[in-house]
Amino acid sequence: MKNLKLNSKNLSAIAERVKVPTYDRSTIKTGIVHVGIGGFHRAHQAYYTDQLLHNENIKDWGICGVALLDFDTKIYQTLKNQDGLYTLVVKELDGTLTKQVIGSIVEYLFAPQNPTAVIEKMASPEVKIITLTITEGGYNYNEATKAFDFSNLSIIHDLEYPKTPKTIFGYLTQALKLRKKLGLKGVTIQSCDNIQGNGDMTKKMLLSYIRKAEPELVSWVETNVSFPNAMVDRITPVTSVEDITHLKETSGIDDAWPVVCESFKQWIIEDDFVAGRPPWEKVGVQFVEDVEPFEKMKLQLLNAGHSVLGILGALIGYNTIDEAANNKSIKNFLKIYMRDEVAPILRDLKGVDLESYEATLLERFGNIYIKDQIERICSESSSKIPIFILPTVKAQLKENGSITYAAFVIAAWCKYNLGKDEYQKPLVIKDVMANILHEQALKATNKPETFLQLETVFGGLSASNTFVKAYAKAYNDIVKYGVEKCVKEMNNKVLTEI
Ligand code: CS2
Repeated sequence: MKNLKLNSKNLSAIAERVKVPTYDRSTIKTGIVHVGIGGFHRAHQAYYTDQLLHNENIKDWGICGVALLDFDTKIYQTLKNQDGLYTLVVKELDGTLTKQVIGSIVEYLFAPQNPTAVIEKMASPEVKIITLTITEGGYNYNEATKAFDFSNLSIIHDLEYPKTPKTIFGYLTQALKLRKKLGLKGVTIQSCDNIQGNGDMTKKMLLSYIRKAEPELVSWVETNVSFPNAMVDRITPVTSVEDITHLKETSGIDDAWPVVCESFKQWIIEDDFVAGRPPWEKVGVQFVEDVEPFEKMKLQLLNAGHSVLGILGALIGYNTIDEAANNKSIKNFLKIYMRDEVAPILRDLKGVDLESYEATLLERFGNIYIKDQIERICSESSSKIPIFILPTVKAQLKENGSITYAAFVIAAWCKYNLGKDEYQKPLVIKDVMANILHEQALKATNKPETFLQLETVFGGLSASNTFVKAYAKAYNDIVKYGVEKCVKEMNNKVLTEI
């Protein structure tokens, strides 16, 4: 089989090997600008939209993908070389691979190279929605002050040089200013990141910035822009060299950056789109009035579950999430954490069977074909933990509920930040706060609670004696006995107490 480079020219030949877009991509107009064209966007929103574009009447909802950071040059170049096309490889639970070429990204821009083009595209009349996957940390929220972080150097840059911004806030502000100047109607800004109230957070952070940068724009934004909240879900590991080679060897497709993901997918959105939206419900997206309970469920069970497996697994020396999820003691630990510490605070989940949701999660985490990297899961934990785990702790503390398992995970994370697993093998800490975390973890070796004084991560948590006590005990136990032994003991105790 001759290898075919993935691009528009080869698409009809590729169609004989895998599913490809059957709609005429040249007739699709850009209705959505998406910022952050990483794996998750391409496995999720771009996939759903591609499914929709196969519907013959829908031509207005193509995506323009924006690579925002210097660091994103590779994905931009790849999409450019491949005419926006990429292969989505879905790994089923039994290991079967379903491959399909996705065509919904019909334009792509590299912001650092041409900031004006990005601003003008966001401000063009046919664009009705600007969607974002900019990671949890991208919202520039400071947990200690509960406000927008104006000390961020890139924000300082954007305030000084508004025409050549670096951050999403600089771009959106310029684009909205231009839309107002051109007399255009409103636009929806939709976050697709794992944040509780992601739309509300986007609105709050953007308005904080605009109040300082362009105060006269505030009321226009308040009236003309909507920010729906949403819950997004599809596990999408980092594409490996083996994934690329495998696609070439099995299907003869030469794709520089395919996306690999699980088959499960979910997108629940509040129906609040000021300028209209694609009928995504036709392809399985759920629209609801209030998404908050679903977001809570996903963040505090799935994402927190990932962090639990990632942090404990890293210390034990594992590399992938399935290894941790298939370790009986760790799996039981996670089960008990979900059942005793998270489930009791999740309310108003009409029509959701939490027990079966939890069981599905364990199955998804344990999928041996996904090979989700523990390094990916543990990366940027300083922005993830305040969203995935600490809300559970705060809610439980309020009700004098159990926090033992959560405290154990935080203690393990402190150990993790020393940069070595339990066999003294180095751990790579990928985190904007890596140095600070490491220093604080070093200080904590004598006095574990010092770690909790990192207010940008933990807020005022160190003021809770109950939490500090449980955390310090967990830390000392981990040092003495190691994660696995502690976890076994804890599970046995809970299981015999029931
Ligand atoms: C993960 C998420 O980043 C993380 O820590 O938990 O990327 C997770 O895989 C997705 O939210 C799944 O929907």
